[in-house]
This record gives sequence, structure tokens and C-alpha cells, in this order.
Amino acid sequence: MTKPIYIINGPNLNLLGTREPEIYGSETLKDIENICTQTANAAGYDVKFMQSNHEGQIIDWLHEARTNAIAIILNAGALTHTSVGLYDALKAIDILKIEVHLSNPHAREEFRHKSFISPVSNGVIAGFGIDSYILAINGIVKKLT
Ligand code: CA2
Repeated sequence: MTKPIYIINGPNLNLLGTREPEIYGSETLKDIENICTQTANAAGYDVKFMQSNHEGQIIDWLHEARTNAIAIILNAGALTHTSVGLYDALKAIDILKIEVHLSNPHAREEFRHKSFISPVSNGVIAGFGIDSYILAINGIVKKLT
């Protein structure tokens, strides 16, 4: 059986749809999960969709992905800008890794301009709202097929 694409979401993304729709859109994380699953399934891939507010849990999922996933899509939320732990975990992973963001962090506060994830990712997609995830799935499918 084909391994799934792991889609891992970090801190506070469980709150999507409740605040700041002008920045993050009005969809909930469940809406994003549904459209990602539909998009991946249509291309013949499965998805394992996860969210945690805890850095250690995200690192554990990344370790699991090393052997159990075909590719990783990671929206690390604010940990993007702070986490050497995520940098180290991603550096040890050889499968495709795509960093995604709903907003464009480079057009926001300066503290969001630094990403610990980008140097250890194969690609970065930001600023397209929910479509950032869809673009990442389509890019992964194209690279894997
Ligand atoms: O644009 C993105 O996807 C971010 O990864 C979202 C993070 C932010 O820290 C990054 O700089 C960019 C924040 C996610 C918080 O989402 C919320 C949504 C609704 C209400 C509160 C938080």
C-alpha cells in the first residue's frame, strides 16, 4: 500500500476560522483537511492530517514520517520562526518536505521573516490561503509521478 502524505500543522492552527479571517481566511482546519484529502485522493494518494500545539509532538510525527510517509507538508505556525528542534528533525529526513503558510510571513512583522524550516525544505509555498496546501499537494504529486 502507498504511504500517505503527512500534513502536519503547528500551534494555534486549531483556532482557524474563529479569528483574523482577513489574514488566515474563514475556513476551519477541518475544511482544510477535507479539501486536502479530496485533492490527494483524486491523484491516488492518502493523507494523514495532524495538528498539535506542542513542539515535541510535532518532532515525534516528523520522526514517524521518516519511515511511514511518502512526503511531508508542514505548516509549523509560529514554531517556523523559533524552532531549532524542527530544523534538526527535518534535516534528518530524506523524503520530500514542503513548508506551507496560509499568509505570506515576509509581508508581515519582521520576526516572521526568519524561517528555521525553509533551509531544510524542498519547497516553500506561502500567501495563498487554503490553496497553499493544495499547491503543495499538486507539487508533490507532480514530483513523485
Ligand atoms: O500563515 C501561516 O500559515 C502561519 O504559519 C500561521 C501562524 C503564524 O505564526 C505564522 O507566522 C504564519 C499562526 C497560526 C495562528 O492561527 C490562528 C488562526 C486563528 C486565530 C488565531 C490563530
